Parts: sequence; C-alpha cells; structure tokens
Amino acid sequence: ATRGQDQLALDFVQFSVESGVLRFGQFKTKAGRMSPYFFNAGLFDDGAKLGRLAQFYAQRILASGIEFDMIFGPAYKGIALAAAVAIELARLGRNVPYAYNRKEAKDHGEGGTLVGAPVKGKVLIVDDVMSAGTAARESIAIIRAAGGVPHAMAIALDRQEKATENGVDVNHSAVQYVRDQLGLKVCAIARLADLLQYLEQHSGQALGEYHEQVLAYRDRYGVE
Ligand code: OMP
Repeated sequence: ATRGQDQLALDFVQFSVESGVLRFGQFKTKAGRMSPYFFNAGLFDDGAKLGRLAQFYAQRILASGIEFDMIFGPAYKGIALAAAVAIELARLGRNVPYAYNRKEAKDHGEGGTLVGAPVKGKVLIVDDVMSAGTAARESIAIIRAAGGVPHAMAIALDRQEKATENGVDVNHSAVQYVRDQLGLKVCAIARLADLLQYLEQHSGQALGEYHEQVLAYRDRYGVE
C-alpha cells in the first residue's frame, strides 16, 4: 500500500540530510547488509538539532493518537531522545513521567537498572531506528519486568526492510513484527518510502544519483 505525500516525513528527511544524520555512500548495517544510506541519530549533536528532532517526534506521537502514560528511553541513544521528547510534550501541554535504563546494574546508592519515574501503565518507548528489532525486544522485557505495559513505540526512521532471524532474512520488517507479533503500536517520523520520495524530488541534483541505489537496495531487502 502506498500513502500520499507526507509533508512531516519529507521535512524530517530534509532536516536529517542537512544535519548530516542521513548520509549516502556505502555503509554496513548491523545485519551485515551494504546499504547506500545510513541514519546516525547520534549526529543530532547540538541543542537546536535535538530540540527540532524532539518536535518531529512529538508531532508524530500526538497526531498518531497513540495512548501512553509515560515514556521510556532505552540506553544509550534512547535516553537523550526520551528526555528531549518528554520536554517537548510538556511544552505542548502533555506532561508525562519518563524513565530510562542503565546498561550496567549499580550495586550502591539507589541500585537497580532503572532511572527516573516508576515504570507503570501504558509505556511509550522512544528509539531511533528499527532494523532487526533486537533493541525493541530488550526494551519490552525491561518494561514488563518493572511492571509496566509496553504499549507503543516511536522511532525516527523505519527502514522498511526484511528482519533477520538467526541470520536468515524473513519476509517482514522489524516494525511489522513488533506491531503484529508483539502487539505494540508503532509510529515512525519517516520511512524508507519517504526517503525515496525525497530523492525522487531531488533527481537531477547532487542527491539524485542515490535514488537508483536506494531503489536497488529496497528491491533486494525491502518489504511491502
Ligand atoms: P535493531 O536493534 O536490530 O533494530 O537495529 C537498530 C540499530 O541499527 C540502531 O540502533 C543502530 O545501531 C543501527 N542502524 C542505524 O542506526 N541506522 C541505520 O540506518 C541502520 C542501522 C543498522 O545497522 O541497521
């Protein structure tokens, strides 16, 4: 299924390109695929960029109608993202608690691996990119163990490519898996389809040469 032009998504792709977060060339993904593009959320690396990123998440989250009682940011990248999104949501009148995990358990002070508000109710996970879905499964386990309900997930980019199970490509994406098998609502600021639309609009310009490469990548690894 295709959807029409999604201006928020296209604006986000442009912002990511201009910020140097979304790059074109040759990159190896976690799953070992050679990708003509890579999205590195760690490069939203100043206050203005992080604030603008949070605006995109908050707009997408609120427009999605997804219900949530609190926000959870998985270590490490999700910590800054969840904090920034919580600030932006509060600014928009939706103040909710937020929490995050440590990767190493502490054996002194307050102890434990969770920091921030008590994890309870419907939890919205805020993360950057979903590829194979490994990170999503970890967050879900942490939230359940703490007594919360993993209800939804907001990500910046859905690469819309085949997930892998035990090193083998399967016919669904990680987002589809999280949605259909784990039962979470998922919203993404942008998807591979939006990136392709952006490149198509810039054909004939410097970025245009990557359109074909990204199309070829989608033919090989993409999902419907
Ligand atoms: P999963 O946890 O397997 O879903 O993979 C998500 C991770 O892939 C991200 O947290 C990054 O480490 C990495 N990644 C990106 O950040 N951007 C990309 O464009 C592609 C990947 C990737 O390696 O697939």
